[in-house]
Amino acid sequence: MNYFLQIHPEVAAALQQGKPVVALESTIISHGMPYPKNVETALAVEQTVRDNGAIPATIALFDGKCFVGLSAEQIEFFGNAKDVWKVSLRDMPYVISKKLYGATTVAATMRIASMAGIKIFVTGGIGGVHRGAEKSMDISADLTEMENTSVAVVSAGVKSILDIQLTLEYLETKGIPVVTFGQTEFPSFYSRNSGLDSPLRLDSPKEIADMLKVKWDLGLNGSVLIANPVPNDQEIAADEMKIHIDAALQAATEKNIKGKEVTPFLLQWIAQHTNGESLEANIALIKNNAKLGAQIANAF
Ligand code: PSU
Ligand code: MN
Repeated sequence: MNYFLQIHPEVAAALQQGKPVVALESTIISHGMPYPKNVETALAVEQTVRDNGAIPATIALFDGKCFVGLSAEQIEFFGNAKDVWKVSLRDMPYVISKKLYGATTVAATMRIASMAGIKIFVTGGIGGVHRGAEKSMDISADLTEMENTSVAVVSAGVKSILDIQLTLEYLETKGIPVVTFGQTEFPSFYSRNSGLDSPLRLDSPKEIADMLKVKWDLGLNGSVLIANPVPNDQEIAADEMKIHIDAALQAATEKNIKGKEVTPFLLQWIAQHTNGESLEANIALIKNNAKLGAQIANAF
């Protein structure tokens, strides 16, 4: 057992007994949504995982350890504290050695989940290739992590704040299967459509679990991106989102937002300028992903 891992007893017992466990990230709590909706959502997502027969393990850093499974009080803390780091892989050694509070991104959460032996991870949307990346070189470490770490990621596709097409090209280059659940078009987070075909489609949690097993049994390391379209009645049409996303990107350029601040800035800007409508869609899609993730974990 890794010295830096602190696995919650309930999660440890489930892993030992081979019961389904679903990993959850914490950047979405600390940097992806405003308080108190972030805490309500994180707790509701954990409950959704339980309702669908799996044990939730929300992951975060503090006291110099990687915590796998948080209490409700700890989730509340991460949702409200001001001095929480957004931790991707490159930040892990600093934040752990300094014993700071760290909320883990998709990349860092995947790595810690893998250390703990968890194979299924649920989030809202992954980081990807940003628009203009040919100049800015802004490509999320989520993608390089997905190349290396054998943990499946359940998402609602790729946010259209990113360059979706380039993100799909990158995933193809790195050998990461991309499978959409229940439709042929790849979804774009707030919207069910993206204008792009999904590379693969599967229609049941069992088929997805079977594919994961075959991939890893073949010795093909790395992730699978599972794209689960936002529920029909909660989506925001892609053409409506485009207006807000273009404005958010322009605001980020004007304010010279760079590096790790880009994604939180865009998400917050969009939530504010859609009167919370985007936030409601975001919450709905994460719960929807938690349900599918728990079903896949059960089948796996
Ligand atoms: N998608 C969301 N909300 C989020 C994120 C993604 O809907 O808060 C977070 C995830 O933690 C993801 C991170 O790993 O943003 C990507 O950040 P960056 O683009 O800086 O790699
Ligand atoms: Mn980035």
